Amino acid sequence: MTSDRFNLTTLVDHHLNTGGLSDKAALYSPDGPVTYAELYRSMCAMGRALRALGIQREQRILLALDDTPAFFTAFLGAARIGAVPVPINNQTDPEQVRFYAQDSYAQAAVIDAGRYEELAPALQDAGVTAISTEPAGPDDGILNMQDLVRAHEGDLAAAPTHAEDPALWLYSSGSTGRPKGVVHLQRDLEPVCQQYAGQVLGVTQDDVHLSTTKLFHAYGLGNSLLFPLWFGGTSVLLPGFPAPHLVLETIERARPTLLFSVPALYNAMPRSPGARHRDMSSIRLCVSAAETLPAHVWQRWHDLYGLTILDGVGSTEMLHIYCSNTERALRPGSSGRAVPGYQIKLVDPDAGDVDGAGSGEMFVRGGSMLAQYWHRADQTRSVLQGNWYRTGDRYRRDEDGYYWYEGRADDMMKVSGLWVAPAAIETALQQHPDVSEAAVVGVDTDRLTRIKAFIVLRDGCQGTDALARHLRQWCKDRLSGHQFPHLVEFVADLPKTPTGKIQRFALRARETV
Ligand code: 3SK
Repeated sequence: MTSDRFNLTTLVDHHLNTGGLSDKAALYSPDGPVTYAELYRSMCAMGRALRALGIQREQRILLALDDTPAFFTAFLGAARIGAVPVPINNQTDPEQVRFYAQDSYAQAAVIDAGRYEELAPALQDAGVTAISTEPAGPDDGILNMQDLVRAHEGDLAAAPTHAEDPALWLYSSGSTGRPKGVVHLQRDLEPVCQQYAGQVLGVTQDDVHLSTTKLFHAYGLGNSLLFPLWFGGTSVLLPGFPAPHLVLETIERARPTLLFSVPALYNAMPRSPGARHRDMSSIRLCVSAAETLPAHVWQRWHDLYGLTILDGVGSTEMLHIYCSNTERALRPGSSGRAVPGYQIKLVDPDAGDVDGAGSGEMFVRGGSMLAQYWHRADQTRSVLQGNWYRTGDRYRRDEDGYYWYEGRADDMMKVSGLWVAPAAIETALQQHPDVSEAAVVGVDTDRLTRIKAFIVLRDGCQGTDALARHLRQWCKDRLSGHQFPHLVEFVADLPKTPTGKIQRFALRARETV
């Protein structure tokens, strides 16, 4: 970035004025394509409408929106005037929405029409202007984006925001505690687009992006909005729940070149009916994040479709992926190596910085690091140490510099004086033919830490005592002596974040009730 001014919406102007992309589809949605020229017009109109409603620079606008063109209009319209879009999960309940509104001091919120009735009262109580995406009926008096955009057509120059002005906030639920507003600046966008998307994925204007993770999440926002917008590509939007068969159908219909998903779906898609015969020939590369992709899931996907998945590690705080496998440097089961432009170090709680191969907590630095957690000065200070971000994840670095996930630093268990990482036991359990998913936590029984495995079985398998005993032995046969679950509970599902990260803290909390 050469100038001290940057407004992310000028990417759209660039594609129209310099790139000649007016008629190119910026988006494909079930309602049809949206061209770059149409995107420009709706973005400007929404910016003008927000100004007419009195919204000013730096003021926050909540977006409770599914993956639809309305998300792009609202996000870019807000950013156009230097306001700050704050995407939140569109399934959020009214109480939680009230929290977001009060915490962020949002002036306005744009809400999917289907959720307006439920959410608008909580927002209006908090003094927020609630805007629905569409009218519910003729002359219903509901402020809605469709009418606003129609009434405010016209060009609008981008607010000349500083590169260090806030560009967007994302609420991070993290693995514990109340969500924290993660503040990202305009300048944070370039490193994730140029260094990760550009250098690791080789993204170009010809790419068509499909992400199963939604736009309200940092992973989905990069995949479906920031990267295609940066390079002038096309984003395929998949509203609603990304059921495995729906994702496969969308791939056949929309022919993406890049598929961004999560381990649970890479595991489930090949098992959905007819998966073997799906046409995946448009895809040049797949990406996985949010949880470590087990090597056997990588292998099955590769065997079935001949496609490579690049597993990587990212976070809301770093805006996107900062450690990744690449096509040329790939070890299935690992999280790869630092993305160009990012540095990673491992810190051992007792011995300090780890040199060469070894294990420790991962710290990362790079240009996309959060500016702060809003209203959480102490937590900001605790994660931002100098110019390093403390991830809270424990990794092992091998001799060749690849990182292997060992668990959250605070998920580590000390059993009989030895540290045990949940990831090793979970990986062993997941390789058992009867096991669909597994999560391992330490629980205190009689003041001793015991290892407990929560296991979701594959359809048709029975959770018997004999199977529990067999699974304990299965781990003993594959891992070192102390790495096996003392206790096994078969469960119907595991508590997860919206991207599919297992919430081990919720499993631990269940044990202490
Ligand atoms: O949830 C994650 O791990 C993640 C991955 C990529 C980008 C952003 C995030 C939050």
